[in-house]
Amino acid sequence: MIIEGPKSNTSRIITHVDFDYFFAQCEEIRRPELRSKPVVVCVFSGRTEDSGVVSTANYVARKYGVKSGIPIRVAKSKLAEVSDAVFLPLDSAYYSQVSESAMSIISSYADMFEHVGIDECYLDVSQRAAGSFDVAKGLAQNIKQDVKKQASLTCSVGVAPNKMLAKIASDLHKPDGLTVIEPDDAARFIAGMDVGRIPGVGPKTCERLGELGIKTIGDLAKFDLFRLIEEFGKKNATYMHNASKGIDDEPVVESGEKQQIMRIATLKSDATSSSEMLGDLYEICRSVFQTATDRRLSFKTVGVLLILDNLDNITRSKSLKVHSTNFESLHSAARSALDETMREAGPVKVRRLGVRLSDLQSSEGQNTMLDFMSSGDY
Ligand code: DGT
Ligand code: CA
Ligand code: CA
Repeated sequence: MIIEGPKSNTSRIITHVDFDYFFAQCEEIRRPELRSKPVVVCVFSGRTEDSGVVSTANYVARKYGVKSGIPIRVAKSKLAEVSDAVFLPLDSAYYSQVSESAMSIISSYADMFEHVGIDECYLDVSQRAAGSFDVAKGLAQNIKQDVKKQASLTCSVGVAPNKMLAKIASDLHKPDGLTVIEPDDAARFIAGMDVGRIPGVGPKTCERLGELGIKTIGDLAKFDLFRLIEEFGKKNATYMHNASKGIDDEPVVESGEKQQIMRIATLKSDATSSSEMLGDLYEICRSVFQTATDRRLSFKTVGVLLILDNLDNITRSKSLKVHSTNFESLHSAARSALDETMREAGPVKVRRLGVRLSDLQSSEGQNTMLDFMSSGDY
């Protein structure tokens, strides 16, 4: 059995998810009758009735030229002929709730999950997809379906070998898009695009690049790095130069409380019962336990992940009563999660098996007696 660790930076698969017209879509979720109407979410400054700017608008309103950042007064004049246009004030607390519930659905699809801002996130799915962009595309389709079904939200997704390309990809076919950029195509794929497509390259940088004769990402890739450094400084120039060639090594960084430890192994042959997987389960548990011990972390949730021969994923987790550093607690929780899953799944063929520890905290100073007593309880 080969236990696969994190992949090197050269063979990653990263997924970027961006919620469509987010604040306006949140308003549509709680008032579905708004869906067919232009919806404009506004930041009212309160100075006069209409002073302030548009935060975002749904795609119906965008057809009339309404977009983020324009004055509310301008948006109203663009929609003057449309009697059913709706202008709403921000409700940030509600948007955060919608965001959190969608993010928690999405995070279950990731080896590593990084929440960025209220409406986007990155997933490292290298292990989960076993290095295959086809599998990663299937996962992305599942994410979209699941978020649609459980949170009534549409999103645009990009799948690529790094964060920079994944973000470019998710932006290409909005709304409700899914775009895959495979490593071999990356440089060619982006060469014809405007340099402004590179995340972080805003209108001002675009203008300065334009003055140097650089319009497309391909122009940037051909431009002399040393001249670029003279213009923009080493850090920015190196970032832009690498980006133009499709290179970006920024890791997906798990945020504190969402940290997890996961290992997935490919079984020697497909398994149809939990008893056939017990040996593998033990070894994978040992492996994640070792990582937790090395990092001095205790765990409270133990999950198993089954990847079937048709590439469907099934996950189930068990919460221990208290944080634990005990191998027996880990192993018996994983074992019972596996038994239950196989019992309920019916006839399935399991190709790959994974164990995930989450709800992690520093184990230094932990009461080992309590831990011993909690062994096996969950
Ligand atoms: P899209 O293009 O379908 O992703 O549309 P949004 O609205 O989701 O756009 P995005 O992803 O750039 O921004 C996410 C949220 O952030 C958006 O729903 C409202 C807010 N936002 C974006 N741009 C602005 C802005 O210029 N001003 C203000 N106040 N809020 C903004
Ligand atoms: Ca968005
Ligand atoms: Ca966004």
